[in-house]
Amino acid sequence: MLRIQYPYSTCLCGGMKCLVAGMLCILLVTSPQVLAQGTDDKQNFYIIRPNDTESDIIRKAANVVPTPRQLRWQQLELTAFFHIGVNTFTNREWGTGKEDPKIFNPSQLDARQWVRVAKEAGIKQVILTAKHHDGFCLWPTATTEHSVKNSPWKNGQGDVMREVVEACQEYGLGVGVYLSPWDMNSPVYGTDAYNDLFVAQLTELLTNYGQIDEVWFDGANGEGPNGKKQVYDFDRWYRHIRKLQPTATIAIMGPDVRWVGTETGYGRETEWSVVPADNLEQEAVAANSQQAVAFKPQGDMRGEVLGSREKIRNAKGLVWYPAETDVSIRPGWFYHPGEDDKVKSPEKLLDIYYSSVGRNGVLLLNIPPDTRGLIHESDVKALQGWAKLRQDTFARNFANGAKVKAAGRNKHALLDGKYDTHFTTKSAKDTTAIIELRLKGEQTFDVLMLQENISVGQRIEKFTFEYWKEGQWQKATEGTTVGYKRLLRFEPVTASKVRLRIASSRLNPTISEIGLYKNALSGANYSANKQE
Ligand code: FUL
Repeated sequence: MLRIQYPYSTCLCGGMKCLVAGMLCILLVTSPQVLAQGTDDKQNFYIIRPNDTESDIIRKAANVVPTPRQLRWQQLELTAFFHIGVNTFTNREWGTGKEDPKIFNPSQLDARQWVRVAKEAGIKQVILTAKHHDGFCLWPTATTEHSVKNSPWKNGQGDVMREVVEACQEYGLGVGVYLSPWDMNSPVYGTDAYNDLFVAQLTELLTNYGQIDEVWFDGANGEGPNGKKQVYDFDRWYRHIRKLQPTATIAIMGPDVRWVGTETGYGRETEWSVVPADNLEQEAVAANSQQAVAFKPQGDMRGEVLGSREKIRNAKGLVWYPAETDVSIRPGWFYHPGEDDKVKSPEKLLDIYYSSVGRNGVLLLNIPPDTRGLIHESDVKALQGWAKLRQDTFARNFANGAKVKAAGRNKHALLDGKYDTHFTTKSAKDTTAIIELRLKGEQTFDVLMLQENISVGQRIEKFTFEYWKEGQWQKATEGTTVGYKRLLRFEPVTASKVRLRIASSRLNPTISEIGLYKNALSGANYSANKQE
């Protein structure tokens, strides 16, 4: 693998140009010529050059990999939002910015309960709405009077951010912050001073609370109190976050994580984490960090399929930009008493799990605390039921102990329970594979789980899963992309021999883990791969 250590002399071009713009070195050593010589250089992005052939482009796509922060984030699988603020007390979804801070008065706020409930549901990281569009801050900021310090809660001495961070530290969860760029309260919104104020708010949140793992920006850009709209200085904010919390992922309006495109909880059947980016030009990249993109990739991020061969053929650049699927456990993002009986059922949440985590995404499930400052009993019950359904389904892998027959390397990795070891074909040219499993006797199952080792890239484009019955192979299910995790449901199958046929891959395919499970919900309406 050819990797340059900027600014050291392994750089092929050397000289002042590299010292000034280190990124250019990386661009040069990963030119198509180098790739054509068989170098498998892994990068977080690739520029597509005018003379790149179609196979150069495919090979580049197969070698785009997540940054360590993106890989960590993907492996969380389940994350949560806590939407709480003045809207919780006005029973609204969006505030006005004119709320009196005195209305924020939860009677029993207990962030430990929120985090415990999340943890018991299998959630690995939570994000607090430190500031929503109304501008009310849940921490005692020095940047505005519109905050908890002017509320009666804990006599103005409280700090919701601190309580959430401490609970996460106690329970071992990651913690993130939602800071709304849109601020209906700030008098300077709509002027340059607002970008400074926003940086000051980020500084408080990212320096006073220890490690922060995610910063979540939405794109809402409405009017402030003086009727003006703000031009957000996102690039400055990204640089600031990278400096203060270099391991934090910046999501949605950010360089690390992309919005899946709906708020239903349902991702795409074909979900590429490698997508075209139109703004990956040399100058833009050179002006940013050296190895990872530090600006928001631009392009069609809402289409039906984003990273297919057809889509990447005319791309200017390719970048690792994975999908986050956000959805609320209730119809609204904030708590409303009228929605206590509209909390999503465990069965619905399971369907969402299959359709988000099981489609190469990370689920961001919103669980809004109520006016007491507690996760409501209805939500707790739904989350417990959901966790139990997942435990019952995934407790036993019917592929365990199977004898594996496959032409390739590292067959034992398929069932070793370790994500970072993988099976692969003998050479980069082998882009198809057949993996046969002789199970420990006859088994009945109706869920297939596949994982690619994305730390070497996302490559699989088409696969079929078959079982041996009455002297021939029969199809149980099929799919396109795999990515970090693919879950597919099908009609229950009883068999002692199965096989995975990888029909198409961008380079030698990898499989880290394979699983066969029996859905705890069989017989219910959720046994198919449904869209909402
Ligand atoms: C959106 C906001 O407008 C909603 O209120 C909510 O916070 C959602 C997660 O992001 O853009």
